[in-house]
Amino acid sequence: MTISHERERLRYAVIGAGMAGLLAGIKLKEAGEDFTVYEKADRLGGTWRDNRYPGLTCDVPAHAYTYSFAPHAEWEAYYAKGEEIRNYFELTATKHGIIPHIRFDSEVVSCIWGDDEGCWTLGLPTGEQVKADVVIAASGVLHHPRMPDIEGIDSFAGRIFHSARWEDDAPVDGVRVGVIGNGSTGVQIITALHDRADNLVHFQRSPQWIMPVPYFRYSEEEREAFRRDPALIDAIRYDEEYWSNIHRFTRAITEVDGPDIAMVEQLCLDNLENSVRDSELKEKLRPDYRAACKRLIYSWSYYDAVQQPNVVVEREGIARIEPEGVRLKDGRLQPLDTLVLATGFEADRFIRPTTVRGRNGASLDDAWSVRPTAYYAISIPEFPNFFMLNGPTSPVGNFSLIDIAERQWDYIEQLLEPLRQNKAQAVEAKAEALAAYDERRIEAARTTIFGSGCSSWYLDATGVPASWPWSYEAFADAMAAPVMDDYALTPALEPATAA
Ligand code: NA7
Repeated sequence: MTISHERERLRYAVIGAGMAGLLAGIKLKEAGEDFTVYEKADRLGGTWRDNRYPGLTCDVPAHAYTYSFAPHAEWEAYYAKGEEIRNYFELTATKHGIIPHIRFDSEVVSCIWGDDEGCWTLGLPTGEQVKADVVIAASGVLHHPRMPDIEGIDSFAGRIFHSARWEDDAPVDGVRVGVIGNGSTGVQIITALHDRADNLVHFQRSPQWIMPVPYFRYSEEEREAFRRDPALIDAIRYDEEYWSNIHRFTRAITEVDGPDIAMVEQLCLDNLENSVRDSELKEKLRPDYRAACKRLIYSWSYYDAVQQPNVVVEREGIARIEPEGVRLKDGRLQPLDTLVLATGFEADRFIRPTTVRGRNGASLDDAWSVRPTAYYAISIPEFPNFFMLNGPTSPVGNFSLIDIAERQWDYIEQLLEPLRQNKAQAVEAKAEALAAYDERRIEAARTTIFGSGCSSWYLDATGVPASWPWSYEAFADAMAAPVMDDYALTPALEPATAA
């Protein structure tokens, strides 16, 4: 008798139940695969679970920030609030039957490839070990808060916390609130708190360019129309002008002397010149680097907020934090009751601190000792059947990361084909393919607007922009079909036979 040639079903482990992990779960469920999503927290939602600060809003239009297969009619406004997005992910995960596949409170602390077994062993904090043939690392990009190294930070007598660890019972109404940091987060918090706090101080180490964007609320009649006719949602999601703006934006990033970046710069400059009345404040808010070098901030109300009489923009450097407030380098004290650290994230962590070891014990920390990288942001040599969503070198910018993750998933599915058909036991990028990709990528990245002379979380530890440095079209083309010659396939085991 011959035992079936069909291999047993692959076992998939998805790490993270945020936007990308849920996407993987939904797609694996549709394909009838055997999978588990491991989530360290007790709730899904990733960045939209962690961040709960007042004013949290996604700067991608709401209808464009959904899965393509799960349009949503209920958005309150053109840009969605964080809570609405969190609810959307819960609703979508429930609708697609993913919740029973998620193991909450289950941080994956190690991920070890067994050369003999030809599969991964995942370790959980309880000591439990689980096997998986394929690992999908969907652990997010901005999830490790970066705490500022400011003298005296532990001495503050009021409430102090990072923006991604918002403390709901911390006083903000009618008290003195300080916000350190003016990335998208700090700007949104100031915008939300100016009419709640008694005094609001925005500590800015470097000012930011602000791109003016429209904002409007959808009426109940409009939502009803979206419910009745999903084509109306598509009309927004696939709107020609929206997409031509995305293409223009990626051209602006990559062609630093081109007309598109000139237009972005002019829009930001006009916004500053025309919106800020006081000339001293205007100069405080004027950046000395090019627009879009740091991630561009989209706001329809920040300049209004900072012109309110109870709001102060503080450009003087911080000397230290004292029990009463923030002491500035010129000796002044800004007395505060609550201090928010909107100081960003450690953007180079990705799946770490999880211990990841591939073939022959290869360590991910060693592979990433210079910078985190992956072939086309997906696969790393020596780490077989280990695929990343929104991994290192993935595009980041002012567009939907859901769309990016969906395209990456389509690419990963093509890599999975030989495994699913039992033509290979494992697939991973070839070392020479990654080296050539990185060489081209780094050369291109140096000349993008991100590398034009500012500090930002877009730069890796060596100062090279870490993101996809080419156009959106180039990304879409690359994701449409992997170059299979750039991948090493481990032959499938010979089918067992028995008499
Ligand atoms: P960002 O964009 O990394 O911004 C962090 C801000 O914090 C930025 O203004 C920094 O100033 C400031 N910062 C960081 N450390 C310090 C210290 N030690 N002292 C003073 N100021 C400091 O983080 P966000 O959370 O706003 O946004 C992250 C992304 O989330 C955003 O781009 C969206 O994609 C969503 P700097 O500019 O370095 O002078």
